Amino acid sequence: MAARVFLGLGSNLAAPESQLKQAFDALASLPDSQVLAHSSLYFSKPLGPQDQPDYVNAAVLLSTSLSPTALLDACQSLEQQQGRERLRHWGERTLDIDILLYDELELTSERLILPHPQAHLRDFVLLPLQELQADLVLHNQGLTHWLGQCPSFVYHSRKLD
Ligand code: A4P
Ligand code: MG
Repeated sequence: MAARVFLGLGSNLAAPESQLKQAFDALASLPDSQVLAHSSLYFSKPLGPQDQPDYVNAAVLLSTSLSPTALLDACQSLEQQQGRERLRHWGERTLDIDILLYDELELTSERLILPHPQAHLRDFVLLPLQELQADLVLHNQGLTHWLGQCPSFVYHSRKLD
């Protein structure tokens, strides 16, 4: 039985919009997986160090038979393929793919925490998620609840052609 997975994508280097479009295509080519939907692009001020470019964020709804760890491996290898370098915490990157939710799974391992522990604190994650599934619940609360509590990073959004 395939899992319903929400992924959070972010980029702020090397033509971020193209990085996200390329990532949508790459995700669609993952084995045993299907992209069911992707959100608009959300333009946001950086969380963390301010001496880095603004971000473009998006979310993807994936149906996959990959295990959580196999999916993390696949996402990290897509990050590598798109030139990801790990320079500093919360710093600039060509592509970041976080697994936000994997079905209803709750998991804490050395490599993976599900649901993603910061997702409900970031409007650049919540707004794209809301577009994909407005009645989604995170940590027992709806998205509108969390959006009312978090600072504003997003200043613009645009549908892809
Ligand atoms: N990891 C644990 N759980 C997960 C999960 N659910 N999904 C581990 C993905 N990875 C998970 O991540 C570090 C480690 O987290 C991984 O090796 C994995 O085993 P990373 O991508 O290598 O490093 P990182 O992304 O720099 O660390 P971190 O803390 O995940 O950064 P964030 O939280 O992703 O923040 N501002 C705006 N506006 N938009 C952004 O997208 N992103 C960041 C990065 C900072 N500021 C931003 C944005
Ligand atoms: Mg990450």
